[in-house]
Amino acid sequence: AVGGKDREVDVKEKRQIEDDDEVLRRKAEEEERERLRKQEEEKKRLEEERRKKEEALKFEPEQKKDVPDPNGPGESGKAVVIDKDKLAPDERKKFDDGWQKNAYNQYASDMISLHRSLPDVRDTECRDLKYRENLPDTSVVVCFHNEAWSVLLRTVHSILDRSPPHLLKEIIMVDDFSDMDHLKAPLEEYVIKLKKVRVVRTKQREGLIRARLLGFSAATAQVVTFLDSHCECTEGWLEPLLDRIAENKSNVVCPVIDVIEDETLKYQYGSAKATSIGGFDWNLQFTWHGIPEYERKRRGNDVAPIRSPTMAGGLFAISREYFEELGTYDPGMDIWGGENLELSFRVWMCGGVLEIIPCSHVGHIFRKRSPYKWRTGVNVVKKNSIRLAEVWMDEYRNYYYERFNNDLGDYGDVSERKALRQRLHCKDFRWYIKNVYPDLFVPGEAIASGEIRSKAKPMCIDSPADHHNYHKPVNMWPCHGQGGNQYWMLSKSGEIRRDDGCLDYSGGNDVIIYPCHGQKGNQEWSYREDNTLYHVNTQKCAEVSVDGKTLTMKQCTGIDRQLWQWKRKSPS
Ligand code: LR7
Ligand code: MN
Repeated sequence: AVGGKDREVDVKEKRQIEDDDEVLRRKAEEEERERLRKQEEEKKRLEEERRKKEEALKFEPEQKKDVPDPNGPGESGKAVVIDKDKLAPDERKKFDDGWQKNAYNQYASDMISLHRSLPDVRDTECRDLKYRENLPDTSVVVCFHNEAWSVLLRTVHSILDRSPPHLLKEIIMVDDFSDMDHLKAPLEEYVIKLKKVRVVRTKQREGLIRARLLGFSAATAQVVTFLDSHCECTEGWLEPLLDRIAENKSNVVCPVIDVIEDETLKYQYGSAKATSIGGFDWNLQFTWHGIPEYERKRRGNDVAPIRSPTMAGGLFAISREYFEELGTYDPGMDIWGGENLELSFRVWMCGGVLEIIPCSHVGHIFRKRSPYKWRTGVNVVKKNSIRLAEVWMDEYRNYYYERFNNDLGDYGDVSERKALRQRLHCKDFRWYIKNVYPDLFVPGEAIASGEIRSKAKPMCIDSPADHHNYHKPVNMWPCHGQGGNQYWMLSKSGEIRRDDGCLDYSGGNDVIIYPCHGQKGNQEWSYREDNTLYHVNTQKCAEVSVDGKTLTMKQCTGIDRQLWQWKRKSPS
């Protein structure tokens, strides 16, 4: 019986095993069917994709007919060098007028093909990157107020020539009430031949912020890409941007912005490994910075997207849906300025991510002055900046307001923007600084601030610490008690600074102003118990000359010309 029972168990077990086998087999079959179905689907999708691409290509305008001479002026992004003194008088006049109207060398630009070639500026690692097959498409919005024909149309053609047709749905050119004749009927007639390009016009001068809003309202693609009207897109610029947005629609992405020289239209570029990220100073001006160490570590690889606290403003792509959700732009901002920081703060504080994409490069003509008229009688940049400070910066706005003694003037109504911040449940500005921009110097954290007065003379350390004065020696000047060029702050890490300028000493006699780099080195100072200003790296002390007029660095002796008094010192 024992044996019989065993057999019975055996049979049961066997049946069980057979049942299990059956289940497994069926499952395997099912899986195989599913796999084939998916394969088939993928094949269909790729086929459809390919068909769409071909279709799009078929209908591209014959824009590439005008194939430029490979040795023509400016080809491969080369410089066009013109000796203006050798130009005939009428040509010379054109040359001068071009500069005057545009603040770049229009004469040189006019010599260059609208389809000029550019070098492949991408780092080699970029070529191995794969992007999604089914990327979202984009509308490119280009706003302009008076732009030279060749520069504007080269912007447009560089977009058409270097974007995969199926990803570029349309280009929306927004004319912000230009008065140059070529931007009227001639532009209309020209773009009508470029199937994807449309011109919309503002009814009065609105400024770039409301002009972009008009362009945005006309856009229909999944992603909106904004570009300035004097740009050139390089090969492969678009895919990496769209890919990041496909990854997550709250990624807001900027290309690396290369420099197109204003004099020669030379396309300048370097490795994206050395690219800069965006910041700001307490004057609410946009600033560039190196990639911080913590961000290098986080990314792990040199061509991965770089998180940036702010964007320059002109060149970026954003999901159309997300831009809408996020409250587009503040329509109360005029002409120019502020909107870039406003959007940057908003993206980060309200749950998005702002990135620079190293494998996407777009060139931009950087100008030394603004060629067009601004609103008279109003400081629009200040007004725009106050609007953003009021809404987004909490108590930190006071560091900005101190710059003009809290004289805010009329900045309009920001209640709707404040309501937007409420509605989106955004984080506060302290969170932003701590988590997104920890390298920002916060004046309230200064160990000492105000004038630095010599104890031996009635003289103070004096320098305009702005970028026009970088590399210039710092001098002594009679103390005036007005702050201004005598206002300094000693940071926790030992910098003596104002905004982005730091006292910097690298040997010799002079102390100079240099952009703060946060690496200590030549910028590390210590205000010691004995009231000397000690330079850590060289172990020298700041000393005022016998005549009181110059600041020099000397061996520390503790004589009274080496003793200093800061206006304010925080209790340590
Ligand atoms: O009233 C105006 N209406 C316009 O349509 C004034 C300007 N514009 C257009 C103009 O034709 C141009 O295409 O707006 C664009 C930007 O104006 P620019 O090129 O005269 O100024 P900019 O290059 O110094 O502008 C930078 O900062 C601006 C702040 O409001 C905007 O964010 C710009 O887009 C931004 N440009 C860039 O980010 C490119 C990189 C430069 C840097 C840093
Ligand atoms: Mn610009």
